[in-house]
Amino acid sequence: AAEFGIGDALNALGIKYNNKGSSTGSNNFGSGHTLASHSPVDGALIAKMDTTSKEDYEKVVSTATSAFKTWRTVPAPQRGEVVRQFGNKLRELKNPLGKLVSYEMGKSYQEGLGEVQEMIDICDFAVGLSRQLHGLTMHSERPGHRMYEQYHPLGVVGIISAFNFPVAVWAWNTALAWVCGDVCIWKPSEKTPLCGVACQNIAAGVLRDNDLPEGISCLVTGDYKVGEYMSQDSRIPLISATGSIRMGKIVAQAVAARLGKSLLELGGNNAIIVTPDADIKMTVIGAVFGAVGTCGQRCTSTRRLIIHESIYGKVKNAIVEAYNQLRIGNPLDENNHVGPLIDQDAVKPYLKALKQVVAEGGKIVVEGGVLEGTGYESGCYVKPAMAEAEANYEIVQQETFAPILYLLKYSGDLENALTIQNGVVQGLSSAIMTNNLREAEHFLSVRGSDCGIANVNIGTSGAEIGGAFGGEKETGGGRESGSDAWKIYMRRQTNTINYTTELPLAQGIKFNL
Ligand code: UN1
Repeated sequence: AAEFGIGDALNALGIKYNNKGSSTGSNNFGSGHTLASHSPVDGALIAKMDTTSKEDYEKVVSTATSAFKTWRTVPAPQRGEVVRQFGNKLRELKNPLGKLVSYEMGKSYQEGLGEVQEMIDICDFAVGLSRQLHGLTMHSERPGHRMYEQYHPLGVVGIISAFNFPVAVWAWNTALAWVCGDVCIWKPSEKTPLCGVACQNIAAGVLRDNDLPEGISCLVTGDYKVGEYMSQDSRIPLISATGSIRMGKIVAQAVAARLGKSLLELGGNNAIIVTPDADIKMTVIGAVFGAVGTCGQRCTSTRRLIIHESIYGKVKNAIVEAYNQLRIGNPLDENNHVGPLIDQDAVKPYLKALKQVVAEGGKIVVEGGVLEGTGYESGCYVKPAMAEAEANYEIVQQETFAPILYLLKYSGDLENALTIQNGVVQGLSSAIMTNNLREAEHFLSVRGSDCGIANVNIGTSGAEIGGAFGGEKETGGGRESGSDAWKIYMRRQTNTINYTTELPLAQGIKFNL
């Protein structure tokens, strides 16, 4: 990967690496076991680092807890100023960070840059927000009383993030949490730890420049055990976790057992409904990018196309034709559309799903398979596949984190398509392709999509940061990023002030002493 300037990118981000591929062991964030990061692009070892032991973890939590005492007293607009500087650093380092995201995670360089852009955008959003952490005022039922609410910082926020958006999801949480006055402890995916190191280096530099305690931004690394320390730790009032439904259920139960708050962004099984009034050209673009972008590893990836029978053949042919033009290869090469899966472990469920859909009666219309030979040495490159299936197949009900698109047919009216679309446990993103106003509004109405995100004439992925991001049912119910998602990072306090010389009770109660 030398020709793609990976070494320069790592240098710019302060990551110690050995471009001969051997260990340097010097990205030290702890004294636990060693974690090696390999690139799915070419299979090379990028760097090694030491993970967080229980002892290290205790140190991190006490550093964070004491940093909170300082940070909470900094006025919110000044906290916003620090976030503004962080956003500017990201602007400066957009290319190297985008490159590291692409090389360590395997998404295209364009998408890596897009991810850093999401970080920059959420910083801008958070800066504005730092002057708008508004509460309401109410009219008291008692004379001479004033009532209002205010939002205070929560404390230490724990962030557990996934490999697929190794930097943006952290930034959505952190930028908001920081302006809200919280400090963060982040556990990035053990599949993309260097993205974590890079972001931590950037954040630590900004904090240093402002003479602020380093504990405002903390990084822990390691496997699920480190996640467990966090979710069971009552010193962390909020855990924000992104990942599989399986992981989310474990985290949610541990956090609930101590009555903490959790913000969950779990699996999706996102569908696009294609009605007889759809624009076919737009449908193809939306569906293909949604299904194969990031190699089908977005939680918003399009997994199901629900197509009306009257246009089924036409839509199928157009999408198959588009699939035949896809170029699969090194994601740092801009000519390629599809990069690798995250690792060889991710290839297994992909192959298993393709087998299972056939076993359940489905028909493959675009063959899958693992690519071999020059350029594919990492063993992580797979062909985006497509199968005709039925909505009730067990495999169609599941989220397989890979580029597999299921074509489902509906007949009659939109109600039937909605039954299919809503008939899964996940509820993240959804879309309808139609130029028919009645269908579009029906889809968006209370009788329509049951998902957290519902789009008209765009695909299921690529949400903007300005809206609240998240989903219903087993997707976990959390909302991150824009709109009023900030409220979960703060505690609301209702204040009633009596400025009279009497003490009247509420509800008209007389208590004569
Ligand atoms: C994710 O896959 O975890 O909407 C996040 C999108 C991106 C974020 C996806 N903005 O596809």
